[in-house]
Amino acid sequence: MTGRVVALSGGIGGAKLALGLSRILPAHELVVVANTGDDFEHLGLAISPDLDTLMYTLAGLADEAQGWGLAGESWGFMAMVDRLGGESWFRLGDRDLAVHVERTRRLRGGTPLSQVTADLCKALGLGVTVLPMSDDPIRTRLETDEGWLNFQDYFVRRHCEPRVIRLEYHDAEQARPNPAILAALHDPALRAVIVCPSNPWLSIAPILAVPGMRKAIAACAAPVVAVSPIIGGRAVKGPIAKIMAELGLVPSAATALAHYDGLLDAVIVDPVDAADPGAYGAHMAVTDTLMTTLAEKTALAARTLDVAQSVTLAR
Ligand code: FO1
Repeated sequence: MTGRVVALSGGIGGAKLALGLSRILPAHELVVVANTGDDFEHLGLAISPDLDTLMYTLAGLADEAQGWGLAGESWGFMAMVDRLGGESWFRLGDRDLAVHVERTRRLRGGTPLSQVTADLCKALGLGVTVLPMSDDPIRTRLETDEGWLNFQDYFVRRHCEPRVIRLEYHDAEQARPNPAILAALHDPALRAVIVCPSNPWLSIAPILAVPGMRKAIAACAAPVVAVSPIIGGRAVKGPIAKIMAELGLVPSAATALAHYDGLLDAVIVDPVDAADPGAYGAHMAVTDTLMTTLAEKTALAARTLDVAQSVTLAR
């Protein structure tokens, strides 16, 4: 089968599957849509963590053990900021810093985030298209038992410790979707929409909150296939299980995927979550979803495309 695949992704977990997809699809057939709800301004710089993680991962430059930033990074800048008594809770490596400086310079010159991202991706040698969900700022904020917190304050500064009461995707209502994403979704030759195993509340919901995005996905010609971000009630990484419990939800693959609320044609869950196929309200496929090695990332990506194809053929 040919036709483009659109993958919706946050940072770490999503980037792993995106890397797997990039290993089996020709570069022009993969479009990765990145969450920008985590973006913020820090030390006067425009930081786009999920765009960075996707760019670095797909370019083979990522610090995979850490899950963010560049491999082989040095930390001279941060050490000096710390020594001067500056804000060192959010760590910018020396080479990573260059990306934020360059992104900020171009944004301030009036270039939209999508174009800046395309330029940075090209400079890093990426063939795959990485698209921010919108050129307009949307900011994920969390109401917690310590009050409202911006995403990175909650995630990095406060180590996800505050209890979450609710989330908002600030300014989403007035944001415009990235037109290149809508064009890809409207393409009659679209092969699949893959919802990567990213956090449904923190990473995928901001993408779906962009006006027109959810509707375009629901109306697209291709099957929508999600990979569960939860294995046996636990997150591979990140605070998803903790947040779900705080929101009064049982942390399970079924509850996490139910957050997509009828958008999915198929779900891919780990064998430990395969007990009750009826629980998913969509076709259920079962396979190992833990991605540690590149072979596991590629195998899960291949399985995801197979599931999409089988849904298409069954239509
Ligand atoms: N995550 C951390 O846990 N600590 C950091 O100091 C940190 C710095 C950082 C710098 C640039 C960047 O692109 C990402 C960075 N991240 C850091 C990752 C990021 O905060 C989160 O992993 C994502 O926002 C969640 O997807």
